[in-house]
Amino acid sequence: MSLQRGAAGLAAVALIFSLAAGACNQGGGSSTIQVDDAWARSSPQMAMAGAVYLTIANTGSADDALVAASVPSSVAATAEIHETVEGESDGMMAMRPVERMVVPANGSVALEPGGYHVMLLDLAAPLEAGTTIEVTLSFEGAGEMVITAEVREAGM
Ligand SMILES: [Cu+2]
Repeated sequence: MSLQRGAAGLAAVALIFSLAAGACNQGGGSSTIQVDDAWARSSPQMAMAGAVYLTIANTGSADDALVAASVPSSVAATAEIHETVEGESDGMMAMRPVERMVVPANGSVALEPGGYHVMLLDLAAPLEAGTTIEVTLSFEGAGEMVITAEVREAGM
């Protein structure tokens, strides 16, 4: 499985990064990336797609980048990192996939409505408020991290 090899590669990179940074944290997982307030909007019955929002903080001294996201197939077939942009010609809001979202050293990036988000494509079932979704985030430096997003009622 190429995914497995990819994960191993990321883990190796993460190891190099933490050695280079002189990290002394034990017990696995990255100490430099923190994810907060992960949530998804509940989806109407007919919706084929959903979005997950969260805030990523990088407490390390080196830039990192979110390079992939995935969810169990029981949630959606595909997850992509998207950016919402205003079309230059028509002013309409559109989304485009992002291959690499930088999380600056000692900084943070918010994935929020109208901006970056983790797009869930081909939902297996509607996202129901009160449930949770496990999202695996892959970082260039910090490797993989599984976070839990809470599904909240659509609307304000
Ligand atoms: Cu999107």
